[in-house]
Amino acid sequence: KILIIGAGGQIGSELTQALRAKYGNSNVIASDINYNNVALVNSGTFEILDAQDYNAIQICCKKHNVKTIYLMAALLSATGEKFPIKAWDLNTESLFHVLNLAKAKLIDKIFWPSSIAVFGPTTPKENTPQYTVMEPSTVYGITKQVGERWCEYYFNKYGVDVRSIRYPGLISWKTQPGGGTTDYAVEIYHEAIKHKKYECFLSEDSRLPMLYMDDAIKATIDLMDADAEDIKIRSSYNLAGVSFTPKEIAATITKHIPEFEISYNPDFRQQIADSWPGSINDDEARAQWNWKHQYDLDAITKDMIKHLKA
Ligand code: VAH
Repeated sequence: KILIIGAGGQIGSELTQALRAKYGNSNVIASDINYNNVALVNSGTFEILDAQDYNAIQICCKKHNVKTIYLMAALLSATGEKFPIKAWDLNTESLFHVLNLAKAKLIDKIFWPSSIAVFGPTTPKENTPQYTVMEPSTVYGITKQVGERWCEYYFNKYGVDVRSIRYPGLISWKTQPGGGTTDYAVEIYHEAIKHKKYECFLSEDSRLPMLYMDDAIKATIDLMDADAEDIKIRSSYNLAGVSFTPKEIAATITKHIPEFEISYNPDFRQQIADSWPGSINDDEARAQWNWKHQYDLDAITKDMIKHLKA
């Protein structure tokens, strides 16, 4: 059976749906720290589970005969800057618990998300390579960098089959994201449809790597389905989709909503965005488990507006 920890979140909720469609509803257990995502709670087996509680995770795995865990619980970049110790504790303790369950042979396989947030101001900004300088300047980025090192260590030292992707900013319509710096690229669609205007918390030329959620979910499942010997990287894979600025995404929205207006009022999230790459090189993912993104920016805007207008 599969357990998703943090199933109520932006990625977790879509991952749960996709995994249930692929493996059958009864083989996928969703869990989160609260019942907030009511649709998720009512969509199949659901458990309240604290990602920082090793015993609770162990009991849940034994109760449901869980062999694969997707650990999707974390505090993201913006929230992490407001609550640094909470972000450090949650993001790192949860990973250690899951890695140790695999080391103890209670579970066989782990997915753990990293992020382009592992890169920092000294990282080459364009076409950022898989192997490069990384001095993350956010707590969230630090937790992802240290998490990648531990994933690789547990694979090399204990043979733990942990797999990871450095997600870019993710865009989806099913679940509102929470606490990310890239979330402007989701909010903008909701605001454009509701109010035909949006005040962006990043400057107009802030270029960031982004990926549509459908592509991100496909990549995640493809990576977990790949043969272990095809996976040469056990820290975390770079993954690229589209890179764009707030000005560019606004222009694609205006094609659908001519009267849409964007204004800019950068806040504390601007320096987080400025510390991240503008574009990512994902040659290794493409070569090792034939990753390829489908959605370009126009396709993303078309799909987002279609679903949000409905
Ligand atoms: C964030 N959406 O903004 C997340 C992600 C690369 C960005 O890690 O914090």
